[in-house]
Amino acid sequence: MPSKKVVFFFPAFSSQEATAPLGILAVSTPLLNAGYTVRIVDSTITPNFQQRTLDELDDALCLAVSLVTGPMIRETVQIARAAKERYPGKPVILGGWHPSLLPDQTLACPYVDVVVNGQGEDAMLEIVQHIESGESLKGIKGVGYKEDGRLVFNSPRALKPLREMPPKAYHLSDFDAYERVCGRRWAMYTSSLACPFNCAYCTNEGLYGRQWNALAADQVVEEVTDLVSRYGLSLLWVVDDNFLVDRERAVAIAEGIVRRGVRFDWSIQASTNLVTRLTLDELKLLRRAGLSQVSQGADSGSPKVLHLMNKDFQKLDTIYQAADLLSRAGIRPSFNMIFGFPGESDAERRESLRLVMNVCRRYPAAEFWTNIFTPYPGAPIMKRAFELGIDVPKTFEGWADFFPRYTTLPWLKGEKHQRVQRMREYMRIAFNRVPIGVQRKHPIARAVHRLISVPARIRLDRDYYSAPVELWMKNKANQWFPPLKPKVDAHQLSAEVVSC
Ligand code: B12
Ligand code: SF4
Repeated sequence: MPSKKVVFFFPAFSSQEATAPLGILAVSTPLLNAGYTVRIVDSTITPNFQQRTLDELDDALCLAVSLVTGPMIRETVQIARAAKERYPGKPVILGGWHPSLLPDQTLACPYVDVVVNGQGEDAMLEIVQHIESGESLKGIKGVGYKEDGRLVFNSPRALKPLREMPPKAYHLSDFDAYERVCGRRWAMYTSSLACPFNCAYCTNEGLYGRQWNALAADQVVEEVTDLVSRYGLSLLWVVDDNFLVDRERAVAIAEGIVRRGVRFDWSIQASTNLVTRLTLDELKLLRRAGLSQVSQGADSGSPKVLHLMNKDFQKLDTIYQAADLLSRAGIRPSFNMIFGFPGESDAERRESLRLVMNVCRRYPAAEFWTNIFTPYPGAPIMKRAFELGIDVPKTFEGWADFFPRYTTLPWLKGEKHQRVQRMREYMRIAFNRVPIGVQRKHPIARAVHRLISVPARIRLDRDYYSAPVELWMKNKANQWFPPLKPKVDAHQLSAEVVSC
């Protein structure tokens, strides 16, 4: 009897925000419905994850990995190589954002047999059925594979609206293990797909187009209340790109949750122009339904840079208005900033800095997460990569170092880069941010951080970062009074939390 088992591997994503990988839960459902067994090895919660993956693969049909561009590539390479060495005949399949955006380069790796471009629910089932019956993958839409050493790409698969997709296989998740890593029991949930906008740095259009589509409000209410009750979750992160595109739907979801009386926190991502379409009363209703945070791409304090980012839809005022409305409704306004976007000079960077300082002072509940511009494959700006002098990696492995925490750029390197990094560090010290994971700072380190937040604000006001004694103090405090150890019995992650 041929095996009916499929092994998924999820590489670590360098964050404490550990929870079940939604992409894998999505593609697992059709497999389970068709009678296959699914095993997920998530490196974040699995001790000896390489050995576990190889052991699981022993009686399985194939290995499938889900990944985005960046450090996840390292463990993907490690596991795929080890799998091919031990089981040369078992196909290694890569899916998710990176293989979707760069299928040719990914498939060219000797340890990759199949790539899936785009939504994986139907494609993965068809791949597995063909592998089981020993057939070629010819004709399976959205799939690239190898035949006689040649790379073959089938025609693309049309996008399916979310309402036609099966529910995700949340029951495969080990929520206890994720809670041990993260300190919080939470999950991700998708209620809509795509975004009507097309920011120059964003990769969304590359995978989901711009046809926003969503589940009906009553289905969302039914699913989220069931999910939190069934798994005892305290938080749902709705990972939709722009939750507020349909304002009436958002309000109806809130009304439905309030009517059900199920209490949990939830957070959303939305653009500031859509947040400000809501009235204060509507936002208060969302708060009553548990909405605790809205994450928004403020991105820059300079209208010129916002224009270069193709963000004319977001007026600077809406950032202040969103912070105001959300604060008054009791919802945490959370903003992302991007430094080093092409065309940003010191003057525009100072405008961004002023925006952060003004918003945080006026609205103490607000928080900012900062990134260095990172040119991702598939983003509109990448069409100008050559002109901008961006060194685009030539190999799959080359993308492993793409990470917005430390990206260097032709126009932002050396001392300039160091200055921006210091400014970001001072921003982290100056104002509070609330990550999903429980912060386990030592009380003394916490006291030191509080103390140095005062000079950090003065420095930011003056845009002055030389002789950074406070950063030295912070590092020493962390070194002498390390964070209290999490109850993790698995792979340890870097302590810094990333925002998306
Ligand atoms: C949740 C999330 C995170 C979480 C992940 C938490 C977790 N436990 O998984 C956290 C906060 C850690 C995170 C971090 C980052 N993220 Co993020 N994140 C997302 C977000 C919002 C949702 C992802 C998701 O689960 N979607 C729901 C699932 C169902 O959809 P999906 O992943 O697209 O999966 C489908 C297909 O891709 C495919 N598929 C997926 N996996 C597989 C596997 C196989 C085998 C197959 C066949 C198919 C398949 O089928 C699925 C169903 O159709 C996306 C944006 C988005 N809209 O998706 C950004 C996104 C993935 N993140 C992105 C980025 C840039 C980052 C960060 C760099 C941000 C930062 N500033 O640091 C870091 C990088 C992390 C790392 N170390 O590499 C980019 C990735 C771009 C790229 N080229 O890869 C995205 C697309 C945002 C964007 N629009 O730019 N992120
Ligand atoms: S950055 Fe946000 S608003 Fe802009 S296109 Fe991407 S998802 Fe939409």
